[in-house]
Amino acid sequence: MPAAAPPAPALARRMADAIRMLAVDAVEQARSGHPGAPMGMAEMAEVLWHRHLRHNPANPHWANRDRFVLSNGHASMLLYALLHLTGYDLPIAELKNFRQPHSRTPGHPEVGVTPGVETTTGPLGQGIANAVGMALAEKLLAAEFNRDGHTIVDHHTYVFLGDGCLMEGISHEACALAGTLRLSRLIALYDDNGISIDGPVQGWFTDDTAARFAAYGWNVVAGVDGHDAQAVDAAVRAARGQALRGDGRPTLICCRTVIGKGSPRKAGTHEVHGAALGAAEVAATRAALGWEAAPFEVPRDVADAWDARQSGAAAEAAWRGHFEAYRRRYPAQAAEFERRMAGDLPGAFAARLPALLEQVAARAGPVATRKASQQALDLLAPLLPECFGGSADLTGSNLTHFEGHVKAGRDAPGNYLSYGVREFGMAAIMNGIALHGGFIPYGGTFLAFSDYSRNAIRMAALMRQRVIHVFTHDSIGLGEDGPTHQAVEQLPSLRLIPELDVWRPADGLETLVAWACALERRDGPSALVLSRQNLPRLAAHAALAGGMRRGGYVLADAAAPCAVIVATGSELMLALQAHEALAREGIATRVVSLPCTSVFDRQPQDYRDAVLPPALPAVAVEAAHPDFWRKYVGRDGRVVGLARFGASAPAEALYASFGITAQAVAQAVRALAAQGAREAA
Ligand SMILES: Cc1ncc(C[n+]2csc(CCOP(=O)(O)OP(=O)(O)O)c2C)c(N)n1
Ligand SMILES: [Mg+2]
Repeated sequence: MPAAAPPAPALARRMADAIRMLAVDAVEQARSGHPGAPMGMAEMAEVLWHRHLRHNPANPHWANRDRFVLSNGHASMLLYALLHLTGYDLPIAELKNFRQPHSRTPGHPEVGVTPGVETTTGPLGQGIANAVGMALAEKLLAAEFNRDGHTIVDHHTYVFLGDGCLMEGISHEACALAGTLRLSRLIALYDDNGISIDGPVQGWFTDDTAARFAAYGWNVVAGVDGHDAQAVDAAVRAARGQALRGDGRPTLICCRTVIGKGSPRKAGTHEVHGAALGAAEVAATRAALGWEAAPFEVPRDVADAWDARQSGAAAEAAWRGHFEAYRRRYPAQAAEFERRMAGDLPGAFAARLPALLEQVAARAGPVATRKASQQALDLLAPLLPECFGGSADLTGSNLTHFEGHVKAGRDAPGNYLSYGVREFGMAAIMNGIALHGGFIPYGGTFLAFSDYSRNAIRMAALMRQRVIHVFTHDSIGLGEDGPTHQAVEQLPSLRLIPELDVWRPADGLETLVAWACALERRDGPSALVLSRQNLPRLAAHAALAGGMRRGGYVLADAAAPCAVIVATGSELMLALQAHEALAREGIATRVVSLPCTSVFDRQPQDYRDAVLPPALPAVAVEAAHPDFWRKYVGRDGRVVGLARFGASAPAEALYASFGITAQAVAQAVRALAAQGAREAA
C-alpha cells in the first residue's frame, strides 16, 4: 500500500498537537506519567501513524498489519493517544483514567491490556529487541509462505526509541544482529532529544549513534528535524522504498527533537520527562500552541483526519482478497499459515505423542538430559514446523539443534539461529518472535547465564508468551568449568518468576514430557533446566507421563512410609538410592519427583496432598540453593542442597565434597525418623 497523502501543514500540526494535549491532560489528571516524550515525538507520531502505518483499528490481530513498538515505553500516553485517535477500542474515558485501577491505560504499555499494543515496554532497550524479533519473524514467514504473485506476508516493523534504549547494552546485541540478518523492513525512529532523567546527556551519552548503526550495517538517516513533518515523512518514505528494493539494511532515522515541545517554560529540560506540568504550565502550553479545545476534547476536523477506521478496514479487506486468491491456488499453505498464526499445534502432535513417550520410556541407557532434550527435539521438530530454535553460541553444548535443522543466515531462511553471544538479546528477540506469531521460539544457554536474560524472561512471563528457554549445565554437575559456570541460586530464583514454568527433568521420559508441556502451553513461557552429565533412566514406563504432566508424582513408594524424599533432575537418583538403602534398614520412604513445582502447585489440593501427605516429614535434595524447598518440607524438614558457590573439580568430587549424596539424604531421613519417634514417645 502506498503512503497516504500528507495532510495540509496546518492540519498536520494540529494533529500532532492533539497528541501533545491528550498526553499533557492525561498526565495532569493522573498527576503521574511522562509528558515530555509524547510532546517531543508528536510530529514523528503523526507522520508514521497517519501517513505510513498500515493497520486496522477494528482488528488489532490482522496477521499482515504493520507492527509498531514504543520502545521508550514511558511515552505510553503517546501510544494511547494514537490508538484512541485512529479508532481503536480505547474510548476517551480510558485516557481520562490513565494509570488508574482497572483502566486499559496502564503506566507503561501492556500487551493484552490495551487493543493495539504489540508488546509490553518500559524496561528500556527491550522494545527495540522485541521489534528485531518481529521483523525476523516477518522475514522468515515471508520466505516460507509467499509465492510468486502472492505476497501475503508483507509488512513493516516500526519502532520509536529514545536515548535510554540506545544506552542500554541490549540495543547493541539486538541491533547488531538485525544488521547481520538484513532485516530491511525494520524501521526505527530515534527520539534524539539530548535529555534523560538525570539531565542533558552530554555527561553520560556521547556515542556517535549514526556511526554506530552504520557500523552494524544499518541504513542511517541522520540529522532529521523531528519537528519538521515533511522531513520525517521523506525519511520514512525513503526507508520504505529502500526496503522494498531489497536493500537489506534496517533503517534508523535520527530525529532531533525537543523534549516537552510546546511547553513554554519546561520544553528542553529533564523536568518534563516524568512529571505533570502543573496547572499553570498546562494553561501556558495551551496558549502557546493555540489549542482552544477543553481537556480531552479533540476538534472535529482533527478527529476526522485521525480516524483510520475506514482506511484500515479497506487495507485489511484488500489483503483478505489477496489471501483468498492465495488460498485458491495454495489451499494447504493457506490453511497452514492460518494455523501457525493462530498458534494451534498440528493434530499430528497430539496424535503421535503417546507413541513417542513409549519409544523414549523404552530407551534404557544413561543419558544427559541436555542430550535427552535433543532427542526429544529430533522426535518433535518434524511435527512442528513452527519451532524456531537457537542458542547464544552454545549450540554444541546446549544441544538445541535437531536433525534436519536449517540455519537461518544473512539472506537464508531457516528454522535455527545462532544468536551469537547475546543471551539477553536472544531472550528479548524470542519474545518478539512469539508476539509476532507464526513461531514457537526456543533458545539455549548455560543456566548460570540465565541471569543475563533474566528481565526478558520476566517480560515473557508478564506478557504470557510461549517462549522456551533451554538452560543446560544446570549445577555443580558440570564439573571442571567451576563456580563461574555452576548455577546455584538460578534455579530457585527462576522459580520465583510468576507465570514461568521451570522444568528440571530427571531422565529421558521426564525431558520429553517437559518439552511437550512447554510446547502445548499457550499462556506463558517455560524454562527447561538440563544436566550436562549422564543420568540413569528412572522412569521406565510411559504411564508415568501423566504424573509428570502434573508437575510432580510418586516415583517409588513403600507401605506406610515414614518420610518423603523430594528431588528433581540429577538428584532424583540420589533420592532413589537413599530410599533403597533405607529400605534395607527397615525405614520405609516415598520418593517424589517434582520436575515442575509451579505446575504441581496448580494441581488441586487433593492431588498435592496425595503426593506429598502433609503429615509426613520430608527431605528435599537438589544441587542448588536450598531455601526454596522450605515451601515443601516445612520448617522441620531437611534440605540437602548447596548454599554456597561451587568449585572447579570433577563433578563426582564436588558432589562428595559438598555432601550432596545418597548417604546425606539417608542420614537426613534417619534424623527425621528419630525425631518423629522421640516426639511420639
Ligand atoms: C531498564 C530501565 N532502566 C531504567 C528505567 C527508568 N527510566 C525510565 S525513562 C528513563 C530515561 C530515559 O531517557 P530517554 O529514553 O532519553 O527518555 P526521555 O527523557 O528523552 O523521554 C529511565 C532511566 C527504565 N524504564 N528501564
Ligand atoms: Mg531522551
